[in-house]
Amino acid sequence: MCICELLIISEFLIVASTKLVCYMTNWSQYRPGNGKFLPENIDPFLCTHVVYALASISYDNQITTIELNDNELYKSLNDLKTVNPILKTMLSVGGLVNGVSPYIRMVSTPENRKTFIHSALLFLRLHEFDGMDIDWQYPGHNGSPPEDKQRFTTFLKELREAVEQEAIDTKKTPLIISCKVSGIKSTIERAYEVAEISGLLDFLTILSYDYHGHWDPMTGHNSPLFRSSLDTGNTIHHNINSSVGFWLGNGAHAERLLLGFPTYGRTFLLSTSQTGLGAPANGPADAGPYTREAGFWSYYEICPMESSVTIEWIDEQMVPYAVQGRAWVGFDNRESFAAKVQWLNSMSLGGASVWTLDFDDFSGSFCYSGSYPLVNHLLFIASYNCIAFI
Ligand SMILES: *[C@@H]1O[C@H](CO)[C@@H](O)[C@H](O)[C@H]1NC(C)=O
Ligand SMILES: CC(=O)N[C@H]1CO[C@H](CO)[C@@H](O)[C@@H]1O
Repeated sequence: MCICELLIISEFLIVASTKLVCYMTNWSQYRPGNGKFLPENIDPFLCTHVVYALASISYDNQITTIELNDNELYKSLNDLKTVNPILKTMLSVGGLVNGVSPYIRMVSTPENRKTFIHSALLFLRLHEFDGMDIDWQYPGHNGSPPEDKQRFTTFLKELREAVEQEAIDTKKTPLIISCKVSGIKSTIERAYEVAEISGLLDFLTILSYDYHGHWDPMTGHNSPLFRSSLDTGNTIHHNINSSVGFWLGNGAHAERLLLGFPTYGRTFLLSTSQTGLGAPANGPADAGPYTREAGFWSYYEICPMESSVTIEWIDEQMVPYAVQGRAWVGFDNRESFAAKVQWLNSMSLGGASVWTLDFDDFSGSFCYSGSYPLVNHLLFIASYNCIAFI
């Protein structure tokens, strides 16, 4: 530990801090029983940043709440800062309105961008957030025209200028601006001017999950660290090592890239007697009793299985899966979180981003491993590797 402390002190002096950014969702409040999650369930000392998902953009290009009680939840989230004054909170803005991203209309004209930026900065300060996270999946996709790739850069430039001006005008610390970005090569190429946007954001979370799911005709892992020898064609890029390599190769700054850590797994329904990686599958397994949406299970819905079924480890990809009857789930556990923390450290990335706090066993009532077993293990391995989240 002495060696670590020395390293941490010197790291603190020399390089930027390492972030542990954790998301919570506005809809987790509606889960039944012990699955119900509110800002009160957040440990204010666990993460460096907590991000509230999700706010939206109205038809007249103003930032806006979605749920009736968002204002109350914002307050209880931001009240956590009275317990831990160095905790940072952010509001994630995005989602879909009538099936399309509200960013498409917002970025389309200078006036719309100006209206949004103005409303967002006022709103964030009013509710005492420290920053905004941009969740647009994705420029140039799903109804967004190809020129949105450049418009997105223009929007971020204008946002950055406005944030700096606002900090001067109000004599406050500048608001933090981050973005959730794709990990898929073909999507990145169409959506982003990588080097430009990386220079304009405080940090970027790579969506390093959802690489495989029930939309595929065979089992594959949600969030593999490396490629599998079974991968062919485009799927050779569907892993963390490829995504991060692609961002770095195109000029992103390593210290601003955060690796996404999923606290959930993606499920498949096996269609033959095969049960391994690449086994034929046909759609999702049944929905989890708490998350109630077919295709994924939260970690707390998976961990009770750990005592009754064998957990298989995919050596090449450093992640586990489990099979129960005809259900197959590729998920993350403490071992895969440990492998990913060590890897992100070796790549000198800016930190970890957890999707989401409400999928971990936040109450400790499901896995019998204390509260937040995955995020706490992430922290434990980080400190073992002399990474300080500050
Ligand atoms: C990780 O990606 C790099 C390219 O960015 C590649 O050279 C290397 O072989 C990959 N490692 C594994 C284990 O797949
Ligand atoms: C209950 C629920 O899902 N509420 C909202 C939370 O935010 C998303 C994303 O925009 C909305 O679609 C939901 O309606």
